[in-house]
Amino acid sequence: MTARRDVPGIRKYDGPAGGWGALRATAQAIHLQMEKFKAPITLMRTNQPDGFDCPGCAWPDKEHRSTFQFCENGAKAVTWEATSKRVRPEFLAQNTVASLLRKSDFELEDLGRLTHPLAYDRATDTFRAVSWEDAFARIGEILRGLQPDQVEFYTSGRASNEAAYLYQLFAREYGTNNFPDCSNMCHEATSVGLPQSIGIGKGTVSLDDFEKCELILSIGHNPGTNHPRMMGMLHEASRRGVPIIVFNPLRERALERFADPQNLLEMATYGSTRIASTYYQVRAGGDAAALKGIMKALLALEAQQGQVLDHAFIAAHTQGFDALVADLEATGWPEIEKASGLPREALEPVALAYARSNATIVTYGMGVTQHNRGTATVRLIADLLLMRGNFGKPGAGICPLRGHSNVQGNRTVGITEKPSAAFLQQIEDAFGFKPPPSHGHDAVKAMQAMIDGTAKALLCLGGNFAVALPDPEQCFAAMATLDLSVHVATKLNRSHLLVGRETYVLPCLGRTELDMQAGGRQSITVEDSMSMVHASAGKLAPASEHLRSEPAIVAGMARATLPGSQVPWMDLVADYDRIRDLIERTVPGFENYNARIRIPGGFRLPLPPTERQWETRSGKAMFSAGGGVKEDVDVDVHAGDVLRLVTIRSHDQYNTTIYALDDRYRGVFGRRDVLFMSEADLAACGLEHGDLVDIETALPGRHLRLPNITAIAYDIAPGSVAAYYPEANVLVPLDYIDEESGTPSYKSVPVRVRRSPAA
Ligand SMILES: Nc1nc2c(c(=O)[nH]1)N[C@H]1C(S)=C(S)[C@@H](COP(=O)(O)OP(=O)(O)OC[C@H]3O[C@@H](n4cnc5c(=O)[nH]c(N)nc54)[C@H](O)[C@@H]3O)O[C@H]1N2
Ligand SMILES: Nc1nc2c(c(=O)[nH]1)N[C@H]1C(S)=C(S)[C@@H](COP(=O)(O)OP(=O)(O)OC[C@H]3O[C@@H](n4cnc5c(=O)[nH]c(N)nc54)[C@H](O)[C@@H]3O)O[C@H]1N2
Ligand SMILES: [Mo]
Repeated sequence: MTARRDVPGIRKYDGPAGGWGALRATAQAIHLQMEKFKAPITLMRTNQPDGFDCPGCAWPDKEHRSTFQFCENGAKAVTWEATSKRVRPEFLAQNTVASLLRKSDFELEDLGRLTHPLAYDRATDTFRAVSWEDAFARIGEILRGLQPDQVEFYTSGRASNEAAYLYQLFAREYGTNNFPDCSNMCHEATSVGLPQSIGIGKGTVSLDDFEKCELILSIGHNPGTNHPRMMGMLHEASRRGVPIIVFNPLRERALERFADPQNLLEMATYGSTRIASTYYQVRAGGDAAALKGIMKALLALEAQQGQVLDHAFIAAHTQGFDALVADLEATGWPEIEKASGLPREALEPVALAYARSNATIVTYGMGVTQHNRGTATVRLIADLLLMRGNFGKPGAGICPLRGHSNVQGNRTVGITEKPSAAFLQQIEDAFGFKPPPSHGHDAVKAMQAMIDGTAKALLCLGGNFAVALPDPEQCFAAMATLDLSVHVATKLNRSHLLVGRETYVLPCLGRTELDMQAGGRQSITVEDSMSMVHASAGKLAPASEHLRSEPAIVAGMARATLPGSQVPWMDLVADYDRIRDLIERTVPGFENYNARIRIPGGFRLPLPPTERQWETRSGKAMFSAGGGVKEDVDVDVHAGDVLRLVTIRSHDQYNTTIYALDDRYRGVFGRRDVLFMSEADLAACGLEHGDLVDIETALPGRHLRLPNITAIAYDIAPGSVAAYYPEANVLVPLDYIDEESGTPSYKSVPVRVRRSPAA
């Protein structure tokens, strides 16, 4: 290779993930956001038995009482919320919305915490403080003038069970099932695929299983950044000699080498532990093919030596196996190799390792779900596990890595556009009103309804709806056409500034803050990725005396909108135990809810597959069959100059929240305007490391472009390229989705890359 030119901000990162670099980064986050004396106390209270649940990710905590669980990105999430910076009305009076829109996403949130309820004033193009009662009254008045199905109720997965439950109750009594949520952009393929396969749309493993497993397959997720507390588990497993086989187009440092900041020896010696035993740089969108290859090789092993498949399990617990076998036989190795980018000789050893393991866990994330056929691929993962009976035995199961810290809980307590008839009946029995039976809008459909003008109002319980969705050109414009937008939020973001005819921003307490109501200090509850429900209670003084809790804000809007409501909104807010009593009455699995959350660590919701009970229509676990090997629309990558773009998170961001501009483990510093490309693709496009390029979406009839991006050489599967979310959302068409789940295909966009004319 010829010597590479220097590109500003691009340096090789040679260290392991974690280690001293992570400690330094934590200190930096604290220094930038918090007063020094507050920080150690705040961080010590994260994920402690009587402290608050980390707002970072949904990975569970060991017994919920271990000593301070160090996590760099958890620390960033906490300091970002517990910052001493504030956005006050005086500041907003001097800065028009037009001027605020010129700030970056990073600058907007870095202004600090919101302090007052705000209403948009069109005459001055500014946000002005309003009283809570005036805000509620006006919101109620506008909503009463609309048809319920003209209103979209968005939820981002940070809301507590209590807030989410009240929110769905409000919307259903008002009369709609329009519940777009962040899960529609995230693990919807899991929520739709797994119920078909195993009868429930949730993961089946517990932390205990990780201590007993004999093999881990990690597909399409980046835990060093997005689930850092999982690294301790992988680190332990690796030290126990458990093979960890990774499928990821990009080389992610944390999946290669990790130094555990909790491990004194590794820290003292600058040592680290190898994580992946084998790293397969599968093509983006090549996982279905790789999974079929592994299953095909497994069938071949069975034919050779027998005793590979769990025949007893397959016979007693499943249906559809013969069709799966027929499909695998009909799928040829050449198509598997072409679609996955992996040779047969590489996939056969995975089958061998799998055949030898008595307890296997498959972990997966957005690399699987955000494709045109994400649901089908999730089902293939279940198929692979079913072949050797890897459900309902210690050390085995499926582990979707959820996103937001309570995204799973939100779904459990009713945030869904497709509620079951049984749940609606429970609501009717408990509250005496008839909730609407027809299905509502998911995230993409909600935005499409806003674009075509049928939706007139948007309420957002957290999140950054317009920025998280694809195609900002369409989505941003649609926000401005609304009669009403309401955002319950901790910090200012772009969605708030895309004002409609009337817009309200209602500031809420964060997880870290003390929540005092008429009935005293309140705790909320959340459900982690492993179905553990536990309490969380903030302790810090609220960022402003004007903040209200999310349940209180939801109740305030509900009361103002539904004057005849029989729901005792204010009583519920006075004491959240009363909300939990209602959840217990209307949602299965919450028996003795209030008693059980008072036990440290909480309780686990029922997971029938762990008992080998299958709540599918047939009563059996179902193999899926057919579907071919292609996860994405058939654009022949490499024929011509089309590449497959995946959009990813940097190490210094939480979804649309940008903490800072570095992506340390990938060697990117102080910038985000880069396109990761393999050396082979750079050469094939006639480009060099550091060239300025324009990216264009290569789908017929689309004119989506992202100009002036710096192409950089990276160890990524040829044919696949990567850029940061949300900047690259301009390249993703809004209707480019997995038809089964409605999830946008954020990780499968066919693109052309050309040298910028500007260069
Ligand atoms: N610090 C931090 N924590 C977070 C978040 C955050 O933004 N910051 N976000 C939270 C949320 S909402 C979520 S959903 C999760 C997201 O957690 P992840 O699922 O880890 O999300 P991503 O960063 O989008 O990237 C996933 C990985 O998939 C790989 N990948 C891309 N395409 C493919 C493919 O086709 N096949 C395979 N095998 N791999 C592929 C990418 O290279 C990347 O390593 O994290 C949660 N936790
Ligand atoms: N291209 C591309 N797009 C993607 C993805 C991708 O991988 N690629 N990933 C998708 C995924 S997995 C997800 S989950 C979505 C995320 O979509 P969202 O959940 O909508 O987005 P966030 O960026 O997590 O929301 C951040 C905002 O939440 C508010 N907030 C923070 N804490 C609280 C709180 O405690 N209460 C309230 N009420 N508000 C709070 C703050 O105002 C902050 O600005 O994005 C999706 N978009
Ligand atoms: Mo997510």
